[in-house]
Amino acid sequence: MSQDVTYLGFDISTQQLKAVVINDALRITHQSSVSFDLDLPEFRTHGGVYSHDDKLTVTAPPIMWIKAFDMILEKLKLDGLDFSSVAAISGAAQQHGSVYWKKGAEQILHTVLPNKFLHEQLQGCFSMRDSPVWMDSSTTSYCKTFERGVGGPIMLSQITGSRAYERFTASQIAKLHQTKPVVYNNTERISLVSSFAATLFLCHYAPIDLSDGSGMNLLDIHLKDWSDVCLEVCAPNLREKLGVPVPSSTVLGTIAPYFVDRYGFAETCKIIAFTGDNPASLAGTQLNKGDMAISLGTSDTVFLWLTEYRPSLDGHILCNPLTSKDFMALLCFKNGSFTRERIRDDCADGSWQLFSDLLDSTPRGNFGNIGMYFDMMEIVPPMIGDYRFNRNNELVQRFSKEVEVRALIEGQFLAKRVHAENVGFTIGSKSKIIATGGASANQAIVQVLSDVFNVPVYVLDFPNSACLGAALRAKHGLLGEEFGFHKMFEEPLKLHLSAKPAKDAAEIYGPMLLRYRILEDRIIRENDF
Ligand code: XUL
Repeated sequence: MSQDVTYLGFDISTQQLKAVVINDALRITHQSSVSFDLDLPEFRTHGGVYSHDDKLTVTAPPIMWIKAFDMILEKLKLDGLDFSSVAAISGAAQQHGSVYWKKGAEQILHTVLPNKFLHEQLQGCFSMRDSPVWMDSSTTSYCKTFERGVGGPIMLSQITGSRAYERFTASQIAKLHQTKPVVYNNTERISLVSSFAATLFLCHYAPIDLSDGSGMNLLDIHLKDWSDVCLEVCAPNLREKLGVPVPSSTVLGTIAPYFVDRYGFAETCKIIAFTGDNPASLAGTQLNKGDMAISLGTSDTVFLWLTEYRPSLDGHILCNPLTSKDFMALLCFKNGSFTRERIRDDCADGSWQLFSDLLDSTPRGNFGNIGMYFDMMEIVPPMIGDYRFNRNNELVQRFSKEVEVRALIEGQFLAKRVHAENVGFTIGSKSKIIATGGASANQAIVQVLSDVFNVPVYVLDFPNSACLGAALRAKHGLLGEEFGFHKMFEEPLKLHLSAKPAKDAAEIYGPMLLRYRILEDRIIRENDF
């Protein structure tokens, strides 16, 4: 291939749409982003979403995401991207959220005109104006009914890789069907946010890929097809509304004429199945078996590459996005950057520098104090509220500012280690953590991560691993799944050693981990969470 060939990756995350372009040598040539709150203020989102009064329902408008695509393509054009060089496009998106296309919408997609923005033409395409997103936790009762219907949480986890979760798409679809049957019946297609975005580039419905599809509680991750029993328990006529799921490296087709005419993409530009942001991060971090990656973003996630799995009630197993025969484990913690930002604002006047200084001013182990901070109902552990324990395990009202900052960061990483160990993660002598996402650039935070896990932490040159992963998957999709993903790299992506564990890390955090487990259990029991 010529030197000029490029690959374009997108990431529709909670707060922004990002784009990155790489060349054939896998070097980044262009990048851009659109912030939903700042660049699209007319939608009045906060953090990219609408948090409803019940404090459980969280949604976002798909038309805002479409407008963000219109904007980012214009920005890339201004940045000098020659769209005709793009050989393939893929994307990553926040997982679990669902988009409901109205009857007749595909017809509208087929006839979009290149002289108008997409958002102007697709306004009328959705049976639900706002899509439920991964932060939603309004479906507890549907989860319970769903698990019972399928034969219990372990059975559901055996089939789909996860017990029922509020943000997973099955309970969201069941809620829609039961509370708004007319809207459900008026829906011709249900997309995930990832397949919704691929649909825009194809101008016809894109299938759901197996990896993001594993975050729905509907896919049989062994058979790699929808599970009949899950579909039946969820809602009627669902198979036809979901379409046929495909392996994540599938070439879905060529780009729609709209983009050829409007932006000058080549007619041959291929669209590779879009997937979830966490599966795309697995690609973006070039994760190897045995290592663990942590993404510190709006949600904090921990993921591992697995060759086999045992069903668990803690965490999720997804089909691996890079090879259909393997799996990946995923743990998601909702209270990531929003909670860090809240404590930064309370204790450090909104300054990350001051936050880091406060963190560095306290010793490992924080004088025996432990904190747990959950602004929203957490996924694992299922808890909400702030809990501060002194060295005698007594609940206290307040910590000093510096103790509060360390209690937050140590508490977040103690929780990650406890729950990663619950899904089978063990620390070997060669283990390493690859950290990515916004907070991975904060040295003081990364040092605590290294100490709590007692392993070295590496960071990538480029913190947006999901977006980079999308661009890398675009190239891999062209080569085909049988061409091993890791073989694409003449040399592995550059990882920088960011922190090494302190000599006394195991001695301090070993006992603290045990205390954390006991205290977490106590809070869950006492509050009946
Ligand atoms: C994963 C999850 C989040 C979203 C955020 O299960 O819910 O990480 O993918 O974008």
